[in-house]
Amino acid sequence: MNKITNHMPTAELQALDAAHHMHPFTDNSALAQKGARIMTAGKGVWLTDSEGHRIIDGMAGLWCVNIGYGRTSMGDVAKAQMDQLAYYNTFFQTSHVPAIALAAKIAELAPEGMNHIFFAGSGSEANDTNIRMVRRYWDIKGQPEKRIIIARLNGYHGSTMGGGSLGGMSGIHAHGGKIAGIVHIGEPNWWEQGGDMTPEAFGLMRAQELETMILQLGVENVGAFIGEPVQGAGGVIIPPSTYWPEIQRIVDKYGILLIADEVITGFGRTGNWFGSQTFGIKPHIMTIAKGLSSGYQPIGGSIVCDEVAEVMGSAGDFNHGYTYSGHPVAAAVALENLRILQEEKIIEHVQNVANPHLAKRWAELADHPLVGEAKLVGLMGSIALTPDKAHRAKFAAETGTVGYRCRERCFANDLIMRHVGDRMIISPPLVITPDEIDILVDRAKVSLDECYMGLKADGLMVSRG
Ligand code: PXG
Repeated sequence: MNKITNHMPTAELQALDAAHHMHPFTDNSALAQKGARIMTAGKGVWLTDSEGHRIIDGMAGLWCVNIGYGRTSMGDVAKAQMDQLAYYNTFFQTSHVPAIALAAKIAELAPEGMNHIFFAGSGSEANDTNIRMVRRYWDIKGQPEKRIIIARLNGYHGSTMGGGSLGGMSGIHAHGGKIAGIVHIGEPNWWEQGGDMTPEAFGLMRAQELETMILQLGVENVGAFIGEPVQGAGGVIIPPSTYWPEIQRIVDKYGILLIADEVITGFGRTGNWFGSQTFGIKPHIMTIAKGLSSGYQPIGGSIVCDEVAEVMGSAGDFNHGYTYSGHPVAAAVALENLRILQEEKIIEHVQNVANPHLAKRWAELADHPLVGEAKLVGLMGSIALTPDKAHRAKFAAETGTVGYRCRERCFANDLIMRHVGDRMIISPPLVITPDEIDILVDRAKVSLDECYMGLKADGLMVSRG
């Protein structure tokens, strides 16, 4: 048996972690100095760390633990499937019950006309599938030059070469480069970039960048547009109401494929099964992962509309797939997750209970002297920190300095609330109760107060010139 256990002293675990474990998206030498916070258990919306603190998880792990931690039926299903058939592939004219059942279930939940699922192990992998599927689709249709995919600055679509290239984050492109044939347009981030425009006018303008880009590239060269219904990792940027209808108009007009990256927004996060339903988007392909299994097993995929699936099936093999496409244990666990979401009416809980209560409490934060706007859709929310609300000003300090300080106060107060630049974001498990929402918001307020006092003491409540 493993000798490294929960019972080891935190410092020893941290030392081993620092010696051997390379963390993703992390300055590993800085972390080695400080020591990682080590999580040991989870139940509902609560985490326990190696020091015995009970932490309220405002991020559902990494936007994924929709049904909450500690659901024992998930483990029961995993064990039963491992005992029955731990692994088999779906490549060479074989299939198995969990992949069949999960694909059928997803098709039942997905919007009309989206009845086909290509499985992957993660959201990044699924987006790599999407790039290849879009290009193969246009090849088969006799338009092989339609290879370019238009995406958005500050979008996030994963960190494989394909996913990282679709994403519009320069820091990711800087580490390893970007594949050819992907271009980016602006993001619908009114708070930071809207200037004197109304949010509605700004949303329209940003959507129209898609049309400008299509015309500039030539529609004969453009295969698809990809966007997250709500940008998640980019800071929970909820687009103005005008944005998606205009994107849809443009996509329809030019006949390019629309990919909705639902990795975060899928499976209840915005109060419907998919963010596309919340925002009235009609995609050809949806990327899914995270909430598909609530993070209990790694699994992702692409939900593909009938027309694209028909074309893909009309010309022999699609030379693409992963060893773990439709992995039976992951698929069985995802199926159990969907059963729980459905039978416990968790999406109805988001709509009727959790969102209304959080909306009320979250809006209170806009009154805090450090907070500009407080936004929420379903159970994904953000607040913009600012030294001057009236002017939506940025801090003079380097972007992220204040956000990081606020995050540190949250962490110290046993609340997980992330920062993206100087925005604070939440995405709690969908099962969160009104009482737990009160605890979350109360801890956020205390943390904001502490952060504000610290900023004043350090002379950081200063606008950028
Ligand atoms: N698309 C979207 C919209 C995502 O949010 C991915 C694709 C990639 O999924 P995988 O399973 O390959 O990670 C994601 C993932 C953050 C953060 O800092 C967000 C994600 C991943 C890691 C960090 O908010 N989202």
